[in-house]
Amino acid sequence: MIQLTEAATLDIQDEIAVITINNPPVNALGYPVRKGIADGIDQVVQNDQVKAIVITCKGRTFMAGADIREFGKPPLEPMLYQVLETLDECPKMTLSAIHGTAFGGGLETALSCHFRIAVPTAQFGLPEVKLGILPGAGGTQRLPRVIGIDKALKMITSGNPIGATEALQDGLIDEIVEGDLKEAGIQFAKKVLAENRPLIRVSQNDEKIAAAKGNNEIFDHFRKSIARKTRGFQAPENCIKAVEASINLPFKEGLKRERELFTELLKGHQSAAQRYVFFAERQASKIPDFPKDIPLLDIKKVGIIGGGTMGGGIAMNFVNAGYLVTIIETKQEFLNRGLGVIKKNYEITASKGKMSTEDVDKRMSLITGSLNLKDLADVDLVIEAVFENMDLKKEIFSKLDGICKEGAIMATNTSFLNVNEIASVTNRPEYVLGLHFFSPANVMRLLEIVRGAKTDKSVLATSLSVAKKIKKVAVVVGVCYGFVGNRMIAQRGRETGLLLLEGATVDQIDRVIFNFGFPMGPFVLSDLVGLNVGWDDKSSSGSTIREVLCEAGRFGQKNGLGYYKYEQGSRTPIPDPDSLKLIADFSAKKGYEQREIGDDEIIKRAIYALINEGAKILEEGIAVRPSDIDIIWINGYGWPAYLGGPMFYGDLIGLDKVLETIKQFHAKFGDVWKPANLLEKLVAEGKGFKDLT
Ligand code: 3H9
Repeated sequence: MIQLTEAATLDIQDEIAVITINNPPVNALGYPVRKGIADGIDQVVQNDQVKAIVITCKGRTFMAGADIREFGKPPLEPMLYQVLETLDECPKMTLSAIHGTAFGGGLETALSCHFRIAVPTAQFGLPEVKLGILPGAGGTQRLPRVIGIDKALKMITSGNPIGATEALQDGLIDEIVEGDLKEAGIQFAKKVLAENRPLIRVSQNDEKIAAAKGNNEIFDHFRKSIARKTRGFQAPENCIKAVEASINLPFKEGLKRERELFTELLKGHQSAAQRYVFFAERQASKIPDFPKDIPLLDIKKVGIIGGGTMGGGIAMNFVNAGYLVTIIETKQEFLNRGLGVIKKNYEITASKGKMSTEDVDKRMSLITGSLNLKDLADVDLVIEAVFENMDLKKEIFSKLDGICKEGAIMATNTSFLNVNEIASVTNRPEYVLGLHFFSPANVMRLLEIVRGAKTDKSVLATSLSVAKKIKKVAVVVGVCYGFVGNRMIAQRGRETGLLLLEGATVDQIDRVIFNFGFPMGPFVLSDLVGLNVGWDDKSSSGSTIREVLCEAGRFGQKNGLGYYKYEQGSRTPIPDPDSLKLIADFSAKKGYEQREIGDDEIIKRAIYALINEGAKILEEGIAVRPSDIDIIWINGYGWPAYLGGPMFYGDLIGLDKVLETIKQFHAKFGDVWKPANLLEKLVAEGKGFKDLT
């Protein structure tokens, strides 16, 4: 065996050469891998004895893409596209033997071989678009030639992978193999040689794209079909342009066009933001000074108290991951309703073909309903999801303390209450923490894990591990009112509310926030959630705009009147002079002078309020690192990934500029705008939030 580089070996057995890549953890195509493949091919080409090359990987996966950490650094030759050109033109038979995830540059490598085989669990994808770039080593030119334009467009612009069965059906792989993969690769190569099969160079094979030539409608139609989902992102459009080039240009010209479009994206700030988000998401699960080998508690059975929208959504997460779930309600009627909603949600998924009816039954069979808290005696994790009332929560936790078995984790789903106070009513505060899900809990990816003052490290580590199993992006936060996300959004809410009183209109603010990249503006969102959620007509005293609107019977979309009006059966908000008058009257009563407010002021007040509060949160140690705050905002509040999150955005604008504006607001609007000490310190030192990570 020859050691080609520290990440690649060459093993020649008779007429077959095997290049094995070993670059943990995911065999990313960094320099030693690229150089290893290039040198391996070189040696094989000069060796008359060898007739075929099998490329395979050690460890948990085939190559999962280019090494993202190398982007933005001085390039080290050979570049991936150069290696793949050599592979493409290799006169000897080439084969990729795939397990795990052949992603990005990994799939591009496989596509540059004559043949591809894979194990049944392998996955294939070009996820570059999620990093704000496009497949830049021939993926946009080769994939359409293998699986056709329609499918290639879908895979490249969504970044979503397909499994081995689909890949086989689409002609992306030649065979699914069982057993030892390297051996299967050698046998496949021998078979091809024995049968004298022609070698298939994808670059020379235009059969599957021929029909699309000159048919630009395919692309126009496709653009429209993804426009809503990809609003604001630059990469999907460049992906489409690159695929267009695959049919309109000869292969080598197409490659050049692909590189231009790739480079354009790589230089832009969107890709920098999206790559930052990729690593930030992975970093979020790492707690500084936390030992790696911390023992985890065994979680199999989960109890959920409250079967309403929140409790039901939380239950679905666990059921989807195969956990046994017991839902506790106070009345049979509520329990039936809660279980009914869960079943209906699964049936809707099944009706869309995304799950079988047997799966619906299987998942429902994992759920037990009960009216008795004592049925939680044997659960390993209990999550309380009742409404936000400290006394009620304390009563529940004190009961749980007497019911739950030793070692059970007791979590509250509170979105702002003091977790330490809740823990204090138990004799085991080290087993108590917050697991703050976001609504709809079965859809939203974010989970704030609230670490109490006494939460045990193994309880925290177990919660992080469970979060991964239920496919949540977990971020550990400290105890304060509203934790990270809700504490920050309260600042934005205050500013957008004041802007209304000062003369901005409801639809102006919503338009500006929507155009910034959020899925919707704050007032459309309030109408959607319902203005009367948490509103009490007995204690309402007309002291906020929301109270005024509720008192006028405007509860939001649910009754067709909120900040906007809605036609029956429609969700389209229509600006309503009646609500504007209520707001203007309220503003006059409060003594505000209405003025013309520019879009720029709206952005600055809504967004810089987040940055300033984020800095205070960091200062207080409520969030571990700035990127954790960004992950919370992207996954829980719809912050556009291409702007990296509020802290990343602060750095992008320049903290000196942000601070200057905050100081102006402080002088004009008072102490709510007091600059965070951390912000002042960073600016004084010429640093950004990035320097804290
Ligand atoms: C590309 O290929 C461009 C080309 O078209 C053109 C070039 C010219 N690079 O996710 P995990 C690290 S762009 C560097 O927790 P899992 C990751 O940070 C690339 N590092 O594991 C983490 O490090 P740490 C296109 C990478 O089992 C560790 O590996 N490919 C890369 O849950 C484990 O990762 C992609 O976008 C990378 N490419 O999931 C695929 N990938 O332990 C990106 C991972 O220090 N990767 N790391 O925190 C993934 O989707 C997942 O990592 C994967 C494994 C599914 C493979």
